[in-house]
Amino acid sequence: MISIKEYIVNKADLSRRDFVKIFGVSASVFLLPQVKSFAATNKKPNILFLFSDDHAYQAISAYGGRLAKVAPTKNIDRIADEGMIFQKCYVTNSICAPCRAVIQTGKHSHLNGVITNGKTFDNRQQTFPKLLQKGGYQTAIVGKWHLKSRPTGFDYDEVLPGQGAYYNPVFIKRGEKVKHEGYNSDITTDLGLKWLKDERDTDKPFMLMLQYKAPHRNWQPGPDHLTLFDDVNIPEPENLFDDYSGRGTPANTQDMSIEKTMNPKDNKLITPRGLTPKQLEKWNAAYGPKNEKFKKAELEGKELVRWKYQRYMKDYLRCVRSVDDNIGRVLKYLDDTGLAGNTIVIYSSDQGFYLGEHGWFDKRFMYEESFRTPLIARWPGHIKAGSSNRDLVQNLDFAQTFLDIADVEAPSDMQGSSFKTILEKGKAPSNWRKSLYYQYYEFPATHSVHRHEGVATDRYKLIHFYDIGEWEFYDLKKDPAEMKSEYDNPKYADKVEELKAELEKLKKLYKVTPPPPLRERKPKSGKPRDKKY
Ligand code: SGN
Ligand code: CA
Repeated sequence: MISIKEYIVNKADLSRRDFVKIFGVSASVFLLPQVKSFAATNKKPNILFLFSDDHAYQAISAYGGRLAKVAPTKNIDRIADEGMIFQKCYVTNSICAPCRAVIQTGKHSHLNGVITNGKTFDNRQQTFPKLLQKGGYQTAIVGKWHLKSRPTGFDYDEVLPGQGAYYNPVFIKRGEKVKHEGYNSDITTDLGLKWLKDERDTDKPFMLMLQYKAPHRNWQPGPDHLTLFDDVNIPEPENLFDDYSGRGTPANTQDMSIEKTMNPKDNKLITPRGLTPKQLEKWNAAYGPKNEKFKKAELEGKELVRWKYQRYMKDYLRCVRSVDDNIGRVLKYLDDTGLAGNTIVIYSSDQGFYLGEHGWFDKRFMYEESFRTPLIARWPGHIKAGSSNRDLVQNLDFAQTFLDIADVEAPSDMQGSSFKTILEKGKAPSNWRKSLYYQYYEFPATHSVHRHEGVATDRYKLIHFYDIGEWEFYDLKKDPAEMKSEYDNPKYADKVEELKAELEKLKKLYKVTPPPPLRERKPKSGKPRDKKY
């Protein structure tokens, strides 16, 4: 058996992928003089939670799929190569602020109070960062927060107000507004790295939540990537022109389609505001010629939808590229400082997103693309490199998992389960959950998705749009794209009953309370939709 040293000397003969498969980390980790063997360290691990907003798993090349070749995410993939990729991580309520509140508390929306984006998080309640602090951790949050109240449980907080701006954003640094010049994903990384380098107490383990605004609507790319993909054709999903005939009212009446909802501002036919003259010059040089070409083409019907899809996806994937570049910077920092060996790095997004599937953008529905979210983790010495897991995990589990990793006891009123065993053993214990509970509450609201709750197992999904008394049922093995509800198919009658019973069981388990009465639908007001197409 050769020593690691000899191995590194010869490592030029091996690919990075081979190296990490054997050792669980990249070679650079071993090359650092500061690094002791990870097995030898008894220090509590650092936790680095890298999080983005609306980053669909379909846009991470480690997940494969139609975009993997055209738009690789090499740095996020590196986390997967050196760690574990979860194929079945789901959210409890597919919308931004609610997901963030679930992660903070380890409790479903009806208990943490943030059932919709409109609610303010009660920051006096128990959260996992507060418990980590008590357990001796230094905690920080940098980037998008979106819970309205000031973050609590953090030794350091530097967050965006609301959604935040892509260009030249204001951040709220420990309660004070500070304006920055530059691109949001770069600045978020700069601020996170600054905290790691200069501001934290190096005697303590840290937990940093580094939370990107990108690639949220309206998908403004950074100055480095304004022309990326210009000459590329982005593959379309098979159901880009879904006619919703196999489903009920909600899929037919939503307002989140590329065809009808996506507007000229989304597609950069209108120049975004808030750029400096220099940024604007670069922007116009990139978008001016493409927009001229589009106007001359006078597209209509399906051709127009196809063009909008291309423009949407290119901008979205450009935003993703900046996130990926910045993740690369963070990973390099961990390598260069020797922190990589004793830090668990997690990559996830607040929820999934439609990238043209069903003809949509946005999220909210319990259909796979928005119900499922990416989850990738690297932890040298604990997670086997290059592993993939198919157990059902949920963002509800994050709080307890982080506490478990930090060896801090989780309070019994948290509702998830730690998946540390999955990380370390590669599979869940035999009593692991077999089904997931979901509820979405935000209606009437932007994008017009009816309220619903549901249950999902490894194979089946039952959805109840309770305000309108409609049910849907899917067999994901036969119909992975969820094109036809089988709720009325007698062949599935027993399964439907079984899932109805399971739904009731989960509602009891999670102490689900009735949703608030449905708000009156406000008369359509506000800005008329731009009809320039
Ligand atoms: C904004 C977006 C919506 C999006 C919500 C919620 N419109 O209102 O498309 O669904 O945020 O997003 S925009 O024209 O202002 O971009 S969330 O990620 O914060 O839940
Ligand atoms: Ca979001």
